[in-house]
Formats: sequence, structure tokens, C-alpha cells
Amino acid sequence: MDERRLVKVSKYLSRHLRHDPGRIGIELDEQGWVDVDVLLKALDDRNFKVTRDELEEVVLRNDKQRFALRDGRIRANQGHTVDVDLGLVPVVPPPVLYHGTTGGFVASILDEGLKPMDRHHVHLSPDHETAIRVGSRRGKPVVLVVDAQRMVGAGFTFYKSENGVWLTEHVPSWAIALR
Ligand code: HQG
Repeated sequence: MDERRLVKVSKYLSRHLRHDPGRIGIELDEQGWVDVDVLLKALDDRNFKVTRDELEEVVLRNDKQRFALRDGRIRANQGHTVDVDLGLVPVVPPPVLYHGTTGGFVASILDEGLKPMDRHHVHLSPDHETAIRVGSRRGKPVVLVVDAQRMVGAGFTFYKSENGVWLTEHVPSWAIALR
């Protein structure tokens, strides 16, 4: 499969496995899973034909490992806006994490902290380079440094998604510094 098709299928899957399953008439279970057969049929019915092999290739080759395949089912590893319970287990984070955003948001973030906005969690990156990539989605990137260690000391909980994104419910402004 060429890169363009890979990205196209990945975006289509993200949209429906994270945000809008109803749009293609599928239902996710409480943990966000849907049967691969059901998904492929739903795509087929909407004239977006994807073979089982292609689906597996998208999951395997995905640049951010956005999806998991298990026991004939598929789900997005993180990033949902629909209500799912991913069964995330609290993990102690590294002392410092990073958040990539863009200049226009910085004043508000420094004022009120990082909020999950439409998602379940604030997404944090394990390194500066990844945060630059995340911020670049919105324009000129700005990287914020998060004092995760101090947050843990203050009782905040962190989770790590299967694809290595760090998640927490809120990052208070006192834990954020501009790099
Ligand atoms: C900003 C992608 C103003 C925040 C990425 C961000 C990530 C505030 C935006 C994943 C704010 C929310 C998530 C505040 C937060 N005032 N702006 N108080 N608090 N913001 O897309 O982190 O490719 O929900 O800085 O790689 O950009 O989809 O979050 O800019 O892992 O797999 O509000 O999405 O992954 O935007 O990205 P998002 P995000 P995928």
C-alpha cells in the first residue's frame, strides 16, 4: 500500500474509532473495540473498500501505532472524544514531559493550565522532538515543559497509552514552563 492510501485509511479509522462511530453505523464496546468483520462491512457499505490485509498493514505500519488489533477486534489506542474506558493503569511518569502547541494558545495555557478540551485527557509527549511534531499540526510549534515529578508529588495521576502518549486529566499552570 502506498503512503497516501495508508494515511487516508488511518485518518478514516481515527475519525470513526475515536470520534464518530455512528457516522458509519458501527458501535464501539465500552473499551472502544469493534469487530474487524463489522468494521470492514461498514466500510464496504459506504464504498470505502478496505481489505483485511490492508487493515492489518495500516495497524502495523502506522507511524504512531494509533490502533490495536486483538482477538479479531480493533480499537484506537488513544485520542477518543467518545466515552470509552481504555482500562488505563496509572504509571509513574518521567520527571519531565512535553506538550506541543502553538503560540496563540500559550497565554491561555499559562493562565489556566492545560485542559483536555474535547478529549478525555491532556496529551503529553515523552520528548521534545515529538512535541514539536504535535505542535506543528497547528502552525508554528511551541513546546511547553511539564514538571511531571512535581505533579506526582501533588497527587496527580498519569497514564501511558499503548502507543506511548502520556495522559493526565489536567496540568496546572504551576507545572508548566516555556522551553
Ligand atoms: C490546547 C495527535 C488554550 C492544546 C497528537 C492543543 C496528540 C489549550 C489543543 C493528540 C488549553 C487541543 C492530541 C488552554 C489545552 N487554553 N488552549 N487552557 N489547554 N489547549 O488535538 O495535544 O495524530 O485535543 O495545546 O499527536 O494537540 O491524532 O490535543 O493544541 O497525541 O494520533 O488545545 O492528537 O495524535 O487539541 O493532540 P487536541 P493535542 P493523532
